[in-house]
This record gives sequence, structure tokens and C-alpha cells, in this order.
Amino acid sequence: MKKIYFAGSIRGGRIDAELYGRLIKHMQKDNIVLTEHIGSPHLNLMEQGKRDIDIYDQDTAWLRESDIVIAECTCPSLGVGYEMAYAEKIGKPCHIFYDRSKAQLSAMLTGNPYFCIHPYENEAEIYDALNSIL
Ligand code: 6K6
Repeated sequence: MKKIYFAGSIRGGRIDAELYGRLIKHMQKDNIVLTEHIGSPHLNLMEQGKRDIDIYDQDTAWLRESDIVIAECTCPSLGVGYEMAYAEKIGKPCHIFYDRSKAQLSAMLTGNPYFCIHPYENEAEIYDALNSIL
């Protein structure tokens, strides 16, 4: 059982929120996902009243606590990009997924051999990859 930090876009746009929810549910079968709120359809309401400084402190603490970082990067997000760099700095294994028909990932990620990059064409490929990673 691994502690997973799952990263996905919030203020960058919520178009893939349902996908995040399905991925989180899949990973939760045998693992702990520290960031299950990322898949919530009610995130806007949950966000109300939270101070950005507390979000930053909590998320960086969870990154340090995690065993592995999994990111879905099809929808570009500054926060997720920051988290990838933070995870690299503290040496966490980092797997990045994106839909190759919808997005071109930043060269700052694809050009860095530290990251395990998984371009996919359909959702089933993500579950296969997650099963072998976890
Ligand atoms: C959500 C649910 C309850 O409270 C909230 C408040 N917002 C955030 N909570 C937790 N993590 C956040 C929040 N906003 C951004 N993040 C982190 O940055 C997440 O871990 C995401 O992976 C990433 C998204 O960054 P943006 O730039 O798309 O917001």
C-alpha cells in the first residue's frame, strides 16, 4: 500500500475533473490517495474559506509524506507544474500522464529525464500503467 500524491488542475481548469475522480477511485482500491479532493465535483465550494497559505503548507507537507507522485497533465496548470518541480527536488518518483491527442506537454517536463512520462490515447492505458507502477 503506497501513499500517493495525485496532482491535477484546479485553477488551471476543471475540464478533466471527472477523469481525475475515476483515476483516484482506481488507485484507492489498494493505496492511500492523500489528495482525493482533486477529483471532487464540489471543489469550488470546498475551496471557499481556505487560505492559499494553508493550501500551500498542506500540499507541500503531503508531497513530503508521499511515496510517489502521479500527475494528470492534459489540462495545463501552474500549480501542478510547481508540484512536479517540488517533487523532483525532494526525490519523489514522479509519473506524468497526458492525452497526446489533446495536449502537448511542456518541454520542461518532457525534456527532464527525471520524470516518467506516459502519453496515452485512451483511458484504459492509464489504468494498465498505474497497475504496473503501483
Ligand atoms: C480544494 C478542496 C478543498 O480546498 C480546496 C482548496 N484548493 C486547493 N486545495 C488543495 N490543493 C490545491 C488547491 N489549489 C491548488 N492545489 C494544488 O495545486 C493541488 O494539489 C493541485 O495538484 C494543484 C493545482 O494547481 P492549480 O494551479 O491548477 O490550482
